[in-house]
Amino acid sequence: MNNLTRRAVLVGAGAVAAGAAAGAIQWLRQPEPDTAVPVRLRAEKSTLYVDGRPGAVMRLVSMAGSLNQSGLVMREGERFLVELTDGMDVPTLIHWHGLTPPWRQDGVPDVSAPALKPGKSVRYDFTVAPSGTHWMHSHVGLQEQLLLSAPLIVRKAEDHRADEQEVVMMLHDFSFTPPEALMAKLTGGAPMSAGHAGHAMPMAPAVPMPAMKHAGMDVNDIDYDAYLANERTLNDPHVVTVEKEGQVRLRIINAAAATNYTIDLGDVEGELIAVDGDLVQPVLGHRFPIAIAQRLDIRLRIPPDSAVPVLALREGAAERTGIILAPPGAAVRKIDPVAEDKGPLLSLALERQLRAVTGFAPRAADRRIEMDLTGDMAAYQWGIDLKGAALEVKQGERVELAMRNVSGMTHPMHLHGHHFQVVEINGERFEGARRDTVYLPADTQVTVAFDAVNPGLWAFHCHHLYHMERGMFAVLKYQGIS
Ligand SMILES: [Cu+2]
Repeated sequence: MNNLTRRAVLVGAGAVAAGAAAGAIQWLRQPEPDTAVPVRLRAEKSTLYVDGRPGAVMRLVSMAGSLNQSGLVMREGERFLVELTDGMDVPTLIHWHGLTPPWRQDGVPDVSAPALKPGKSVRYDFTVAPSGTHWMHSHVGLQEQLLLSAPLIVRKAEDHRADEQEVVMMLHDFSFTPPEALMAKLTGGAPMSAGHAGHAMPMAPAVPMPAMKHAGMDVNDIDYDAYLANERTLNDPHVVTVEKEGQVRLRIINAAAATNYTIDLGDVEGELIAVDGDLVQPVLGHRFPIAIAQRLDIRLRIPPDSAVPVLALREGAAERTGIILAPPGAAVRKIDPVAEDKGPLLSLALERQLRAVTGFAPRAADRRIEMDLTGDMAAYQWGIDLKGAALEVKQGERVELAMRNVSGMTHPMHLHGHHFQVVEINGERFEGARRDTVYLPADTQVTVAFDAVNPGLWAFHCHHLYHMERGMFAVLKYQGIS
């Protein structure tokens, strides 16, 4: 990594300016030694007790202990000065989901940088942006399934001034079965297409199949042993003490590997103010869908003397998880982790309503790249079929990615290094939310637009971990970079 830090560059520039003002010839000073202390993160193997039973997990740990619940909290515009150490016996690498760093620091093995070897460290140094509710997670193999992820909250100055309590809720899906065995069940034992540290580069594009769903087929690929909110189940939930009648800003992250949820606030009305960290025109409601990898910021007011369960309902199934917001003295009632009714199927109804607070300046697209999201459920093979086009852009262009889901399953599609704007659903144009992960139900078409202002090689993939590993992964390339 470049040792010449941003501060050293500024120091150097100051020296030149001072010299010029004095009219004297002056040698550039050596950059001052960089005394800023990085935040040290360590990936470790660990044990998590889920309803009293030990399960193998991986964790991100700092000097302050496990980060899996608290995460990192940063200020927009400050230095992202982080040293990551692999404290495990397998390679790893962490992606800063939601941030837009220089591409070499994006944490995707074989795209931005090689995976980190056991015992080795790597330093990151870039400017923290944009603000919002983000997260960080392993991008190596199936490690994300082992909970190698943590919140990454970036506050704006006005967030600090707001008279409200921030509460982070991180959702996971958890199995006592090793992820490789879960994958083997899905593929019928077929070997992984790329394996270990790498990503499955799309193999021969899977033949687009007609919708594979048939009667009785579940919307979920995997039945998990537990659904977690802040690493706990509803048998022993995370109870957060909140102020009586206080205002709360929920920062909800769906860090599950393969599970979509609907947030359910019960009788309390919430105000959705941001998706994937990007502000939207507020939308009032009691239930809000959150696909894999997406984030929701929801503001709510605690009623007098009663606790507020914030539940996450598993899509198309009766399981649920959640946390409890409880003012002092309020009774906390037990909530069954299995509901009587199934959680709703996710749709694009809310997405159609969302409008960014700050959208892109109106401009015709310079480039539109069309693609089909394909799948073969029987072979468990997934793909992004560009139909001969290159996933390549030129710096400065307004780019549109027009996706058509012909696969029969749903896909949360994530572009690294950029936040895009949703501009089209099923042929209807509008200026929707800005975000970094958009959900595509089966048989839908969604177009997103972005400005190509962050040159590099960028992962573009389905965030369903098992779909990604089985081929639904591509690399967006800026011309002139390889
Ligand atoms: Cu997918």
